[in-house]
Amino acid sequence: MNTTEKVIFEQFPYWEKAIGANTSVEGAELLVFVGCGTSYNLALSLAAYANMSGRKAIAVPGAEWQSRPSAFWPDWQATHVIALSRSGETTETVAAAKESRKAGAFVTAITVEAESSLARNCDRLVTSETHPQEGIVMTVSASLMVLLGMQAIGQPIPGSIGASARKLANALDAVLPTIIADRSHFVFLGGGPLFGVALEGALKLMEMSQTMTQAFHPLEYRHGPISLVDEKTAVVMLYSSDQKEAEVKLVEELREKGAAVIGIGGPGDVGLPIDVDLSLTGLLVLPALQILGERVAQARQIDTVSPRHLTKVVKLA
Ligand code: F1P
Repeated sequence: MNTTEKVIFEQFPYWEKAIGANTSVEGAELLVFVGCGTSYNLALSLAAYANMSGRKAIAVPGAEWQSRPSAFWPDWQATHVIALSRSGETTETVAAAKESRKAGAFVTAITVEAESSLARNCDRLVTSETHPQEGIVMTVSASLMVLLGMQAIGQPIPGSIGASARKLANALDAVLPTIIADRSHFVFLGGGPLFGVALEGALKLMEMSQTMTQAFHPLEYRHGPISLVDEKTAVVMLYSSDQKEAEVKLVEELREKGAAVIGIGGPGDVGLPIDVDLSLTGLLVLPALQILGERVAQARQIDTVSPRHLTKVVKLA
């Protein structure tokens, strides 16, 4: 077992420690979730969850918010920016936090690095301990930042979530060898708060295994991308509770066209049940998606401890 795999399976005690921290964010201003890479994907999911719980929120990539915030929100100086960054050192995210504060916005930082530049340049720090052996590919810290972000928008996290997430990751792991054999085109589908999670599944698998991946809102997939589906395609369908019937129909069509479908929370070539409601699904599925990336990398004999062209932090000169 390499360190990446070890860390994925050892993440749950860190979840337990982070659960219950009083981090809730008050106020009625627009919440702007900002981040880069994985952290941006998480921002998208958290913004959707915030809107579903009655807040107002958008998600913006760090560099976009730093250089053209008015393209996203006209009254951008009066927002509450929630900047996500594992390292707390990503140039664009730190710059976005600094610029926002300079303009009068309140900045909350969600990071696992309490001594970082982002932590020093925020009005409120939300942090937790992470696995010390996590490498370049972000796994446990991504889960932790979603957990902390959910708590920040007032979503209580049950203590049992880690056990449920571990069960799902193990169940997926057990069926993966048959599903991923001979598949080279991976598609992740998820709607609402699960779109950011689908993007994260796609990014994770791409980073870890150097495979072309895609992510879409489920019903967008028929509008062009479906032309690529064949016997080389594997689809991860992250079922939602509010659109499930339509998603089931789509999965039937994709299977007829040759795709192997992993249904998380619904049917597929393998269908894995989930035992939490949509408000927690985005967190629950992350370890399963991380192990999928690791297994595809192993099948291609790629070492995820040193992924090609990647560094733990992107710092621009
Ligand atoms: C963001 C990030 C990662 C990505 C890569 C470079 O880091 O883009 O998502 O996997 O390793 O950095 P951070 O701002 O969350 O530290």
